[in-house]
Amino acid sequence: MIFRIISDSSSNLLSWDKVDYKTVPLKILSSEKEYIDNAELDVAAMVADLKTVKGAVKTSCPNTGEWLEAFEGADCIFAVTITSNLSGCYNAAMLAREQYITEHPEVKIHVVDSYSTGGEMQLIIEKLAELINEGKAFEEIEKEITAYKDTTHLEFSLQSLTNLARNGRVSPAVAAIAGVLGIRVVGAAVEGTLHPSDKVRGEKKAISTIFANMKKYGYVGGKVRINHCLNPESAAVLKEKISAEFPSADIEIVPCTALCRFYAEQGGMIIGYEGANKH
Ligand code: X90
Repeated sequence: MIFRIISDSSSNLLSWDKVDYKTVPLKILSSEKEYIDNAELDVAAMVADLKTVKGAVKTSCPNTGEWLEAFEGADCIFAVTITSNLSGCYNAAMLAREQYITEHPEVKIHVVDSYSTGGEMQLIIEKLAELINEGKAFEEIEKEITAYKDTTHLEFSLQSLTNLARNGRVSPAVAAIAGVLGIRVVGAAVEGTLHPSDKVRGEKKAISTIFANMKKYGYVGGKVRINHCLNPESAAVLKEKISAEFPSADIEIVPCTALCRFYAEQGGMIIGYEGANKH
């Protein structure tokens, strides 16, 4: 019985050796080039290119064909996607699932809509791996992951929301908040969309606001996965702050790959953490 976890590349976890694991890439498209969010991509070169390119830069999610290919060869599959409220990724995975189980009725596929992205997806993936490695049955894992997902959260800090606004993922009014130099928009993923909660000046204040918000949503020392866009300094400061209060917390810092790098922009941070039950 081969159990497999598949995630789209917005988890920023492109490969992993703890279980049978695959990713399907999102893409960034300029008038000149298509960038595939996989391990071969030079993200810094993409960012440099996009500074000079003319015209709109768009993104696209993996299509059903890419999901179907990733399903090949496994018996029990868990697919984890970026929020269905901001991307077609979940829908494509569900269509692929339907087609695949029609052709392979013995295969089981569960698609998890993370209602989130980045580090929160990583937490869901890690939990799935844990349950698989414990030898749990597919249906039991389905139940447990659905419950776990209610306890994971996402906080973000963004210096610019330009690419999000240009691609219709936040309203121009929300993006305008971040228009001033030195201002960071801090917020959370709420029902699968960006929910700005604070407008703060400077990195230090952004970090303390993120930590305060985490505690507000029930953080008491669980796992934290910090994604950053070329901002390892702030990620490290946040990690230290959390560790000072919760010395045994399991905290990992992971750089953003292409999709999150494009939308969270320079300096952005996306933090997945375990907190209180959302319901
Ligand atoms: O299908 C596509 O083309 C992909 C569209 C993705 C749009 C949203 C990406 C967000 C990236 C921004 C900060 C975290 C916000 C989390 C809210 C759920 C990261």
